Amino acid sequence: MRKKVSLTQHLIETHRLHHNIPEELRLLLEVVARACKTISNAVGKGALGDILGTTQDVNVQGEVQKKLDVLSNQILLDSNEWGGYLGAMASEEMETIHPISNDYPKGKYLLLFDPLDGSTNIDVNVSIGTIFSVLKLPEHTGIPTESDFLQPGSRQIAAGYALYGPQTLLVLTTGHGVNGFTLDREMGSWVLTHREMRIPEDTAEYAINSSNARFWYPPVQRYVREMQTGAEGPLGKNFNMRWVGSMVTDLHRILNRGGTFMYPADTRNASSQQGRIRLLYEANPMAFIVEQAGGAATNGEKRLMEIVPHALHQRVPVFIGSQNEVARITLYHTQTSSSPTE
Ligand code: FBP
Repeated sequence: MRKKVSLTQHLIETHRLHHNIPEELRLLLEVVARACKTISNAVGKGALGDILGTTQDVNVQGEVQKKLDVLSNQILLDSNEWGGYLGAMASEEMETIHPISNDYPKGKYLLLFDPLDGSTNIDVNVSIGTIFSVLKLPEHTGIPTESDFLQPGSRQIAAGYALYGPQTLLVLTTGHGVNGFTLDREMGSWVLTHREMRIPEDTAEYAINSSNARFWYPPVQRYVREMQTGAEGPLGKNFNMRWVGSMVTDLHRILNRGGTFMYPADTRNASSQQGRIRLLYEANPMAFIVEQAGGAATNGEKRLMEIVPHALHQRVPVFIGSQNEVARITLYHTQTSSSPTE
């Protein structure tokens, strides 16, 4: 029976090898992981916890906030406010950034998160998750501002997600591979169960919301059509499709067995419709994880993690997953110039 490795032991041993997880960063990641345990507990209560359904509020995305969206956001804020590792936080659920209050010491990191990804699944008991990203606070003396967050994804020093499904999992990268932990509910601890995760370079599965097909630009229409024609088509093999409605769940499947997740720009409103996925706290952390697992992530024309953000809640077209598949969909985009991708 292999000895159980905890999250703390994994982080300390990773730092011994790569000198990339100073104590402040390790403590920050442990606090975020602990907050995800609390969110998992709330999610698991469902109707018993009076946390299903919606609030009366609409978030900056123009979406009616679910009670669990608000609760998960507050859990992450309360857990990370006092530790002294952060200068500020940013969330899908908050219009502006959240500087650490003067009641607490300030740190040199920025934490960004989508507290509950896949919100439409909450009330129907389908897997949802939390996505988070860690950046360094740029050197300056003043109070952190939104512009401090507008860093390309390549500047991330850690990223991860928690997945609240049949098991509760935590998947994490600090820039040297991707490792997954399963929550041992009896002990309340994260146990290393998915060492050095790698995405298969090829796939026979794709994820896209096909109800939007009539709005897709030609490169996406061609890519999906070729897979739908299967063994009789140009790719000479059959493909399967999955769309969970929760990016974390689709991407965790892709991390394990390959595939591509796509949320493209479409023709509904070319000037502003850049797909649905937000760059800073959804696309970038997932791109960091996927690239560290040997996959790829582009906006149809360039690496997602090279995009210099211009706004905190900026959306971006997303093509992410198996290396060779993302290369193909990106090739189709660069062969045509009809689809604006940023
Ligand atoms: P939220 O963060 O608001 O939940 O939006 C992101 C998301 O839920 C993804 O997790 C998911 O892949 C996608 O939206 C589903 O979009 P659609 O409902 O258009 O299929």
